[in-house]
Amino acid sequence: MLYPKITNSRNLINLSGVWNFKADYREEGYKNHWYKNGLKDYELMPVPASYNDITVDAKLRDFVGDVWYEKKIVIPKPWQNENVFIRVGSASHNSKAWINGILVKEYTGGFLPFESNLENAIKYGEENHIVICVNNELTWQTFPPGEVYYFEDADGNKKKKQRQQHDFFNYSGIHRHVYLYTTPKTYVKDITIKTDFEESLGKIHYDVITNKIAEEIKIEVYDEENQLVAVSTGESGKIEIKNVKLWKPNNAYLYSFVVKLNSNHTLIDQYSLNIGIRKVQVKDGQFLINNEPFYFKGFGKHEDMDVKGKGLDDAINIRDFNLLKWINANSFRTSHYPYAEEVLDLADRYGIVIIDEVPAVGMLGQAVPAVGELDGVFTEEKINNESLKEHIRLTREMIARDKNHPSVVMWSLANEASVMEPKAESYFQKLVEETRKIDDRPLLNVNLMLIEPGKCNVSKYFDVIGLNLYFGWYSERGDIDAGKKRLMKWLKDCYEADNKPILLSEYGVDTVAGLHKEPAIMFSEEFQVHFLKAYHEIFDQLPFVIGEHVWNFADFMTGQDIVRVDGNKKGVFTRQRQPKMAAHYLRERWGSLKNTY
Ligand code: GCB
Repeated sequence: MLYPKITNSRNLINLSGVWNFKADYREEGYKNHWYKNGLKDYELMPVPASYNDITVDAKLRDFVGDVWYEKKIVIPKPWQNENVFIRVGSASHNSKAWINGILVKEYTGGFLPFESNLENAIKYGEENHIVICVNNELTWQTFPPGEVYYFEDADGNKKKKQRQQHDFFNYSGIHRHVYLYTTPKTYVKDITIKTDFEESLGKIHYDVITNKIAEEIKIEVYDEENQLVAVSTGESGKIEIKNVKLWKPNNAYLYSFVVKLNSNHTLIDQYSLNIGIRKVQVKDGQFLINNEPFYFKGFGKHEDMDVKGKGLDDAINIRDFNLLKWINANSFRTSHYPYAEEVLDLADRYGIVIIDEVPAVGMLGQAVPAVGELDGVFTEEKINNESLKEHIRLTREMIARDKNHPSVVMWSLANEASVMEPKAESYFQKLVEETRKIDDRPLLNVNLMLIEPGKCNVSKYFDVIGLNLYFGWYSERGDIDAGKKRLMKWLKDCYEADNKPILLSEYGVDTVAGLHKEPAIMFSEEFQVHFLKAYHEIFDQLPFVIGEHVWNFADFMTGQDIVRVDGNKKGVFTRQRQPKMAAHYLRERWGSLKNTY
């Protein structure tokens, strides 16, 4: 699915801004045909944004169910000769969209785009009524999984509640841009780019998919100075670029890949992509980018901020990339779901390496993962065949969306699933098999610290093993030396058992900004620094450790819990993106690590 753009053959209206909004507290929206009759007694809501923290109403913040968004828009008359699509960047988690009372799309999934051709539903040159209903209920067959239950309050009223196994607030609403866009009747539907190089010769393999057979497909490749460096024709082919400038971590170089569709020698559609030429492999225990060992320095992140929740925000995103540069990081994992396409565009441009994660978080028994019990979840009632189908579908959609980003070097297929259950094995075997059919990037599985070395049934299918380890925090609480000892043994044992490169995909401690203690105690800024230093002393001795991603880049909101004080405080930056002491320490370490980008 190509990102909507204005080109000389396509048009676009961004519907972001203020929408009418109504939470369906009494479950009357469908009965009263709100999708056709419109909303009465609505309030105003920004898009993109989570709705939860916009008002001062706890009932809305914690609401479980349907909310309705509405917008009226005149569609320009000249659009009547084109295809017109509606495209929602993401809405969490289950959506339905109507135009003028006609259902045009149903979609499940909170972190990927959905779109629909509006051909039979719109009125050109007139006002059109757009309604989107967004539901935030999670079940064992959604990703992330969860469970809805009913709770009786003191007055005997039944309240719908959401149980979730993941440690971030279940922010809901329309989180990314909503576009109306056009394409010509014959148009470029998809482009797939694969790249390689040999010495100074860059190689691009491309496939273009059109909706109808076009007479001629022309490809032009431009460098950053806008000089034409290669041309080709046909729907697929190989292009070579002499004296190639590679896309490198921290040194991004982007070519512009332009597709032109011609019919009768007239241009009918044009679309261009920014592409980077680079090569990724896992070989001899190392992660190679452009044949050179790459050591991951960075974070697990979240899309999360004050007020807007998970709503796309260019200011926060660019601030984050500036901080990543400042701290000498070179990468992050999109924990625990695919981030906005706009974020990946920035990563391509800033040269920040991305591990792209499907929203498979919480495939286990308890709410706060690292301290939970591991109940059986790969069962008929919980993570079953239907879940697997969904997991595969979302993985395919993530790859279809993100495959052309040079910054994306690896797919992460799960975070902390209950993989010591025997039934997890065939589940992940199938998932990996299906993923490898469509893309050749390395695959990562991320394990929690309750999966003892040698007990993971699925590591054998993956290229890199991610470990989330909190010894000295969730275990050996407050005793960093004891945690460090356990860490060394654990890492050696894991490597011996699985013989795969290990990425420390999470390690960190909750830290209250401004709390100082000497000697250090848990939650103080000093403790965070000591903890990270202790872990690094171990990593530096182990050549099979291919990277370190601190948990987390910034403090983030979670559900209310006795182990969470206004959210998770493991950020190296505060939620407002200011440094804690550990940020200065990391900046120094990552700036002076030898042989890394
Ligand atoms: C984990 C999870 C992450 C949590 C983190 C924590 O293992 O992957 O989502 O936020 O631990 O802080 O407990």
